[in-house]
Amino acid sequence: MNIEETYFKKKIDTVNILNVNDSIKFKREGSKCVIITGVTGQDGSHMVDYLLQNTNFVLFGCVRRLSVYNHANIRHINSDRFHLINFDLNDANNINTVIEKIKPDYFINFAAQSNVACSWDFAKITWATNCSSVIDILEAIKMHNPNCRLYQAGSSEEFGNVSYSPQDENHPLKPRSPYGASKVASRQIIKVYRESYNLYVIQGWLFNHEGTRRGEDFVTRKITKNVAQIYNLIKNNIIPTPFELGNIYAIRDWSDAEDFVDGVWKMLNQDIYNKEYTGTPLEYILSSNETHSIKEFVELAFKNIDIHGYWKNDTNDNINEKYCYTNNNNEEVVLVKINPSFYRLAEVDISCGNSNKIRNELNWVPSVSFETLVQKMVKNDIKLLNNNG
Ligand code: NDP
Ligand code: GDR
Repeated sequence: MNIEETYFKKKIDTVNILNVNDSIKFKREGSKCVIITGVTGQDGSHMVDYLLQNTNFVLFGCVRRLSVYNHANIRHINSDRFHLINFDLNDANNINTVIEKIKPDYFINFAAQSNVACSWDFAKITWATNCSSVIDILEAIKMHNPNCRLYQAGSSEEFGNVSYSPQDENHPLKPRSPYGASKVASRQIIKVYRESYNLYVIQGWLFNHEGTRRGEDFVTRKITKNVAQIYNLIKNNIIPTPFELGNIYAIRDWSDAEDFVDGVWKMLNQDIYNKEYTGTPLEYILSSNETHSIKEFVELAFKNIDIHGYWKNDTNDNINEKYCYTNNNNEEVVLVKINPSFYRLAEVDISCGNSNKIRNELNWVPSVSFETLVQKMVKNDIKLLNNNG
């Protein structure tokens, strides 16, 4: 049986991953092709959905080899235009071969060590994955495929210890974590390659964006997953044990991930979306232009299960702050408490974006409000919990 037969016998079988030599058989004459890294994660999986819906391009989704696959975010995909390939950002030869053989029209790099808190524990792997690998991608594009357009995922974490709010594209880069530093460095090397070799290679700044595919170790999903569990317990008259958070005073600018993949695609096609396009691609900010604290996120998530709680603090010390509610038996139940081990070595206290430039120049319009985002995440976690028994 040849590879084509095994591959198309069933809906995408996510353990059936192609090596690069087999993958080139799926390129189509006259059809553009896109490589997307990080497709098992949040943004990469949404980008695949977006491009299957909005283009007729052939898509190669990059996955790294794991002992136990984590393909929940792409298992729904059923298309003969989407293929998985073996890929690891920490293997320069692999990056080079993939770009040399496939010669994509676009390379969208969403893969990363994306967890800020963990980046202090894994500073070197964070640097290698988020920054050194970008040099390998740039070199391969320069050498084999200079017309390929590269999008590299930059972050509001690059602004770090902010000088002013909201942050716009001119804000200085002042990272506070190894993660933030790695994204600043990749931005600088991309700029050098863009200017030296006249490549369409850019790194937009993405402020926080969330959704039903968000990793469970990020604060929003951690909250909505715990709220869903508490909902089930209370429904069954069981008193829940509180879950723990770190710095609830941090302020973030949260958007919906599905809105952002549209913005990224517009940044990659500025000649189509901007009538005034000068021939030099620009790097834009994507953000909601609105801020909320972690505390507000907690309150809103609980409101979605009809719990209207209150914050309580007996000692005026942040560490003893709790979120409580009074149940039908008039008992005070603690739902959230603080665990200082979730505090960071250095915190970005406030992150607040100004995405007016992309709204004006590329006509990017986000569609999901903060309230709708929280509601959809809580609903989804309740559904997932109940489907899994
Ligand atoms: P996720 O953490 O959900 O996904 C990260 C992806 O990268 C996963 O698919 C992961 O694969 C993959 N990956 C990690 N290491 C490697 C490696 N060595 N080789 C190949 N693949 C690897 O991130 P998001 O989707 O949330 O974010 C996408 C990008 O945008 C990241 O670069 C992130 O830093 C950046 N960003 C995200 C923001 C957000 O709010 N979501 C905001 C600003 C920037 P695996 O499943 O195998 O672990
Ligand atoms: P962030 O997201 O660091 O902004 O990075 P995260 O959800 O991890 O933290 C947001 C804020 O919440 C505070 N916090 C907690 N965070 C986590 N993870 N767990 C907790 O229990 C907790 N309690 C409070 C944090 O201190 C922080 O202030 C995300 C990632 O997607 C990056 O890849 C991306 O670049 C940035 O957003 C923009």
